[in-house]
Amino acid sequence: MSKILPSSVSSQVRSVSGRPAEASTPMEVWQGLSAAVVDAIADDWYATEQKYRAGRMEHYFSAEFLEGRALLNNLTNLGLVEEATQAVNAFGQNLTDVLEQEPDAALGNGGLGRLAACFLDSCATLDLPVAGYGILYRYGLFKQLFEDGFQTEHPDPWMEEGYPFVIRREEAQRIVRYNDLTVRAVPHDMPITGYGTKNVVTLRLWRAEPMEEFDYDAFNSQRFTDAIVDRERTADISRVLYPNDTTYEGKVLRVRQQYFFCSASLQEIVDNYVTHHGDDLSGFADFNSIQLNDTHPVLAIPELMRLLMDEHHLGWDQAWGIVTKTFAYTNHTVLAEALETWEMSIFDRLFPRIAEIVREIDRRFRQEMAERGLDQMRIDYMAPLSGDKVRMAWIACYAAYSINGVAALHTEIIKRDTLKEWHDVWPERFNNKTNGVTPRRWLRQCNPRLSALLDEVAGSDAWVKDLSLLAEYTDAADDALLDRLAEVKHANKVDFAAWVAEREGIEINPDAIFDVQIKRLHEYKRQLLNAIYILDLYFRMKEDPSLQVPPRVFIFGAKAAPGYIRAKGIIKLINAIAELVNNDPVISQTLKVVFIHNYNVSPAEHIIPAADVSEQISMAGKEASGTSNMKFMMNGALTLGTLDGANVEILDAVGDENAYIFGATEDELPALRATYNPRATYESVPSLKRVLDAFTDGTLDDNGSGWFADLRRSLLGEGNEQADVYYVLGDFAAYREAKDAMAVDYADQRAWQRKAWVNITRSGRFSSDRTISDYAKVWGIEPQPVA
Ligand code: 26Q
Repeated sequence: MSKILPSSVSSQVRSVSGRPAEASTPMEVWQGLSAAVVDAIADDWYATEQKYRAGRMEHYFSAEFLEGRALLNNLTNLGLVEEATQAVNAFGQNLTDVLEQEPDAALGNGGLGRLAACFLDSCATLDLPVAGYGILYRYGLFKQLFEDGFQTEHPDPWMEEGYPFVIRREEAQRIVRYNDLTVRAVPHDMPITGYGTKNVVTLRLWRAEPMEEFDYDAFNSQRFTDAIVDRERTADISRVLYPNDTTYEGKVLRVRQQYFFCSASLQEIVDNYVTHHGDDLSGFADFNSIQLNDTHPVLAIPELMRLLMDEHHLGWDQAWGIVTKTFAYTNHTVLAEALETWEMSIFDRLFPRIAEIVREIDRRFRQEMAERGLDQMRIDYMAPLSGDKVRMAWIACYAAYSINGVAALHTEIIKRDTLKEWHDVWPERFNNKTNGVTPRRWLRQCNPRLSALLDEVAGSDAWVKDLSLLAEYTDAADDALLDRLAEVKHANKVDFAAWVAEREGIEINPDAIFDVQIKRLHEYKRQLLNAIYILDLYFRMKEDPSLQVPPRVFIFGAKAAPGYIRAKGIIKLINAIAELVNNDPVISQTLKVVFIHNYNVSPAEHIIPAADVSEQISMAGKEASGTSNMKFMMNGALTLGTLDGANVEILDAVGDENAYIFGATEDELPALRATYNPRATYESVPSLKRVLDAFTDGTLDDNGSGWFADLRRSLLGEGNEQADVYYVLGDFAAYREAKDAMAVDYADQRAWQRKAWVNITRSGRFSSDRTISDYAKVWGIEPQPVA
């Protein structure tokens, strides 16, 4: 493997700063060191690119790639951490400070975007011929601040100061045409290195730019403002990541974004095919497959039809034959409100040819289903067009050769409910691909202490590329090893406490239980259930000062979509509870509540290695998978959760005695709901009334917003609104019991560490390497190591 030399680092730093390395700022050192890393991988990256483009490739289309920071990840993968440390030390700086200069590339909302990033890491590590395609958003997911406990949103211009890990490829630009606008799509490539391999995968992110620097006609005819406005309309396309991760919004700009990256990417893939195999496109699907990360890139389906028919002169049947061998579709949600449906009038206005193709897909679909003997009601339900609406998931199901869910339970639910009608027609298309996370970033890199211990126990670092190897050592947990494990966790907690003190200004006790819930804020994820538990515990301690409560720190991290008022109300509520608890001179000796602001990938890397308890408490059936649960497990935190998403499989892997599972199950819920009366629950479950009344009786202050009253109403109901849709009160008693028991169990540290060890060593199934190896079979690709 190529190695960077300390001299090359210092010269890179000098060319960034125009000063001696010793006199450069940490930011300049970050820039220079990053440039040196790109230099070190350049030849291998090029060789990988050449090799992959000549053979069969998988193309991963995603509107989001939540990469986080790149420098330490690359140094870790390339085995250059030690060398970089020395190089940086040689000019009087330390690597930790330098790494903290790097902005997060937050080009994603949450799980779906981070999954795409973990997948590319695994593809690189496994030498698989894959490329990622997305959008180079100028502004990533908004930055979150708290003002009086309220979330405020601020822009995140993440690459404004320069970002060495994206390389502009001027020569590979394409043109994307809308009815009212023609733009240039300029690719910006990010190298994705693998662990202990020369292969480097490409993440190609497109940026929208005006056709000409200036519209001289417009200038010359005195229409100066028109010229500027048009430039801005173009730049708008890749300006910002939409921060909505559930409720669907039919914004014209969003559909422009989707078409933009789909069209540019497909043009490139088709051109590449022609370069290597000539202009007879009939073999296209033998060399190319495209994975659609949810419905966001589904416009690629009609766009590939357009390219094959209009630019390469194939007939409909031949083109459709290719398309239906090219695309595979991943579903990430069962929430009806998240399914994308666009108004046909938008398609007509932006791209009439695509609209025409969609109408023809609809017409042929209806004909085909009638021939199969489906009744008219079912055909109308499944057809891509319904009135003036286009249903993107239905187009995906019709065209895809493979349709998958993201955890075993989720796949069963989509087969049974969400996509039932499709499963009835094409059961063979359906398959499960349980999500995974990369053990490079989420263990090797973020938890060096535990990594060192695992290296020692396993005798090498082979587990980093094959996490299932750890299963051999489940029984190796003697007292000496468990003591070491306890030391590792404690040291991580001490580090984390210092990080929290510095970042949030809150002192926390490293001997307390660190109980963590980090994920997007959504009612179905039930952060509110966690908040209710904390407030109840506070009242219990107030009521009986002699109550023995193990010290706990409740840690939250979550962003709410800017327009999702109820989610913002829950953030404000948790911050108000934190105020109450943290400022109580007695209670705060035992309990602390910390809401980490601006939760993102890099904070997660600090939080997860220090966690004792991982909260995954969604209402059963609603969380498609969850992926932070897997990261926690790898780092020795125990799951406190419902039988939902991937929790089911985590429980399977570790056994009942090594996880804390509570609450109504997905198959129990319909019957429970039928007779569920949240008001009666509020009256009858001991102390629940006291907690909910505290929302509005002056105990907690919502600064006159009325948001806490709204939250209380959402649970108890009023008027026509359905009460407690996510069964928060229904599951409260079971949750309290499980969580109390867990805290008691923590006191037996030896037994606790044993459970943690089982979680770590049984996490192999949740490596994204396993997930990607499963996808690779669907994709029909094999490892292609570069020599
Ligand atoms: C759709 C239309 C318009 C604007 C935005 C969107 C949009 C954007 C992002 C819709 C959904 C998302 C993200 C969804 C997501 O992150 N889902 C999560 O995916 C994870 C990976 O599979 C799962 O583990 C989680 O359970 C699931 O919630």
